[in-house]
Amino acid sequence: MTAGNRPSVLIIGAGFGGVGMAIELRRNGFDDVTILERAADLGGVWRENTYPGAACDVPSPLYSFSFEPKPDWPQRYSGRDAIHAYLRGVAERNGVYDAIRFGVEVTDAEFDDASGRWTVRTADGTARTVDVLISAVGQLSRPALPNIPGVDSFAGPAFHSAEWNHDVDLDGKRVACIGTGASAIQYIPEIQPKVAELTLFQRTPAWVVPKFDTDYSPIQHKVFARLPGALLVERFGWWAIAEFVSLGLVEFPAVARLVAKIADRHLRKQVPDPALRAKLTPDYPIGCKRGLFSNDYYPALTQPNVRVETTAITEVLPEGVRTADGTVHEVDVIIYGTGFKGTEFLWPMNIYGRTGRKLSDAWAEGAHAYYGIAVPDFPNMFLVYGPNTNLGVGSIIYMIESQARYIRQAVELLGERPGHCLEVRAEQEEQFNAALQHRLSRTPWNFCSSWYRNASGRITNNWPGSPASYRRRIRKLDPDDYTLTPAA
Ligand code: N01
Repeated sequence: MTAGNRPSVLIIGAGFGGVGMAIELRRNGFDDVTILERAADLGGVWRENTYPGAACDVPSPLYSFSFEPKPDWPQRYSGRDAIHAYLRGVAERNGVYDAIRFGVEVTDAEFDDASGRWTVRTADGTARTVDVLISAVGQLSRPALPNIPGVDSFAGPAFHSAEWNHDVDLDGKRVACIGTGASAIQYIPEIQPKVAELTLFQRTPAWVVPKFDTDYSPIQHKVFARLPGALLVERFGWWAIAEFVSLGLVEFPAVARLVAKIADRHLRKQVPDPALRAKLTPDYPIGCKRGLFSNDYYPALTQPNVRVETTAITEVLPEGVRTADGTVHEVDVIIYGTGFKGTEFLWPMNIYGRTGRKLSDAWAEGAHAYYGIAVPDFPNMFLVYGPNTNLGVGSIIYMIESQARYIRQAVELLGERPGHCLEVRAEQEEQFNAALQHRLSRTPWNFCSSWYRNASGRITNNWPGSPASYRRRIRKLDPDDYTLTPAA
């Protein structure tokens, strides 16, 4: 415990989660806060994803911290560079940039029952001991390549969307794009005009709705700056829509039907060719996979240099891609928009809790935590954007802020009782998880495969309610949900 009974806190990861958490702690008087970041810069997914067209499909006034409104977002759905710069500015202005140690990768963390402290080891061989450990490593930090035979055998350049190789000139090339998720629908319209041929290997068609994007004008910037209420209205409006749709998709079939109708009309309007339209028509409930927003994805697919291939890929060859009908699609470049290892929370770190219990063992059936934040047997450890706190629709920044406030209350409790261990009661977490699983069983996420579910089909990533319902439930930490005991 550091001076004035202020616990020392170590945060893993300097994305929105880690930075937001550090600010919440610093603003509340906790000075001994360090963030370890494996990369050379902050930003998390907004540092990593540099693919053409990378942008956020959540409106920026909502996809920003409530305490750091930005009146001059360039557009409603800002691009990756603007978001990355915003986060850096927030970290600098709030005095947490200096708390980040860059290029330091956490490999292990071990709880010591005797002292009630965590020892955190990093890839450079260093060990640090702290009172409180907070993981803020996100859910989408590890790209996933598909499990297709021959993936390593391709003779030309091949890369994942989150590891875009900007040295590869796509001009005039024959390009294979694998995957039709939120990333692919952003870069396909960007690269389509450049390439000679684009073959999109689609395993599952996406539900796509229009994106009501707009550039914010200089006049709007002035209005937002001088009348903060105007920016709040924009923020609140999108928040209300996210509330309505996120709850509606789970609870009210009429909302799902309405959104499906909008998506269907969008497809009809943008894709006149019935054969192509048939290929692009989803056959699973809307909301099962993440909702996608785009005005230029379908038009790109109608261009003469694009082919949508729906026959399954069986093999990657040195010269291209073989599909199940035996066709070899010869290409010059392969781009994998195949997503992330989203259900492998905190992987590949080795985390050992009370009596040496390993987190990956506790999560053998799938990750779970009390409100995605606290895990039995892992005292004085908390998670930002942990299991079941992702949203099908809405802003993760809103969730992160809710969690940061809750975790700060936990750190305050520990500050009042130096040398103690705060641990969520196992029965409390079990009850919470049983109710959560029951609610999840009624959601549309059960009717298709997605990164929301692990290999056994358990939904480990999503919160089955509205963002506001989550915030309401964790607004105040209830000490009765925890044990607070002296270290052994
Ligand atoms: O990845 P995905 P993503 N053969 O997992 C396909 C966030 N995000 O990077 O549906 C053929 O969604 C797979 O097919 P299927 C957002 O939360 C946010 O696009 O499994 N295809 C699917 O089409 C998002 O949800 C923004 O049948 C294969 C695709 O690859 C998350 O990141 C922007 C295959 C993977 O889609 C992930 O999005 C971008 C195979 N063997 C991303 N294996 C914002 O704007 C996989 N696929 C905030």
